[in-house]
Amino acid sequence: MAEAPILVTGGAGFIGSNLVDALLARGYHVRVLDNLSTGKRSNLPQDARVELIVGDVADADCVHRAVDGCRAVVHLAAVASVQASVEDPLGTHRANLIGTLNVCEGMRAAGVRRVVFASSAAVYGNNGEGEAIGEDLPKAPLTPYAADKLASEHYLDFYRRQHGLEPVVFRFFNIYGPRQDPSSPYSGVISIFTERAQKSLPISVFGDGEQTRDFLYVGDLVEVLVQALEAPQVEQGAVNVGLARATSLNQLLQAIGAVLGQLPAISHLPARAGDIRHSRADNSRLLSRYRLPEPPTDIREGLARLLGK
Ligand code: NAD
Ligand code: UD2
Repeated sequence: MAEAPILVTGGAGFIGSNLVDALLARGYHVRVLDNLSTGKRSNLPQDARVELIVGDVADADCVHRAVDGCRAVVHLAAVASVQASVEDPLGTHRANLIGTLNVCEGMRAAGVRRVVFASSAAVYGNNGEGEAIGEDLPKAPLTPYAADKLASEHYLDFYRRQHGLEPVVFRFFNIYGPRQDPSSPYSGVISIFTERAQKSLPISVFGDGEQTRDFLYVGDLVEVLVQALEAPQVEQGAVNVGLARATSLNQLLQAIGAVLGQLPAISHLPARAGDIRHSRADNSRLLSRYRLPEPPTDIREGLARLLGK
């Protein structure tokens, strides 16, 4: 009998496809459930150990079929754009919360216990701005996206208590790396800046560029996701996933310029309404439970890999 696969929902997307690569490198078989809304078939390698099911996590029957026979689940499928959730709260809710409930129900029915879930720093809203953001800060979801992530966390905890699921909840900070799609103005800033810099197109900075973010390279993130799948036991409580380092957009641009040897024209536009000034993870819980690569990928190295330099 073929080895039981790991189910990666959203596996054809940015983070998901990087995780699929890491799982294959460790010898796992992988099943991907993805509706290809932002993910791409071409993000997945041609490999007999990868099975792609094109389907929607909002479709309970489809999720049940996908979960059946798996050894564990990594649940990444979601409308990842906060702006999309502001424009279509109900449509995104189907993927972002009903999808999570379908995964929980599918796992309960199939007797699968371990699930690694992609939550977001968005659950903190503006809380903790300017300090290192710890997991126990009050939550302040400001958008449907953040509300669905936080509600998903609560449902996962219910299934842990009631049905013995083993959820590992990660709150990702700003993740970047290969296959992040730069096509929307709300795409991750690094995907936009690097694409434009490579094409010598002008770059727009919203505000003075002194706002800071905690950028984590996707290759480091997927190492942590694999450890969460393999850990013999799961500890309770959500875990921030960030480097705990603040990088300003001006520093980011400098680093891109250093890697490429040049930068296009940069213009400053008014700051985005509601933009957080400083966001940085307190990652002490992460470091107490999991290992980041030693040393973790710093921004310069991550940009060099992303830019193929
Ligand atoms: P992405 O858009 O590349 O990946 C999401 C994947 O889910 C795509 O392949 C998409 O096609 C799929 N998908 C969307 N709706 C679906 C549905 N209804 N049914 C099945 N598949 C569906 O984005 P990403 O950055 O790789 O995000 C992965 C996860 O990480 C998401 O849950 C996102 O909310 C979370 N996250 C990402 C970041 C970040 O910095 N990239 C930060 C915090 C949280
Ligand atoms: C991140 C998440 C978002 C939500 C939020 C919670 C991404 C892509 N977004 O938003 O989903 O979880 O955190 O706090 O991960 N910027 C420019 N020029 C551009 C694009 C962006 O100056 O062309 C600025 C932007 O105004 C912001 C910074 O870059 O100050 C980072 O923007 P972002 O959209 O990458 O991520 P963020 O932290 O706003």
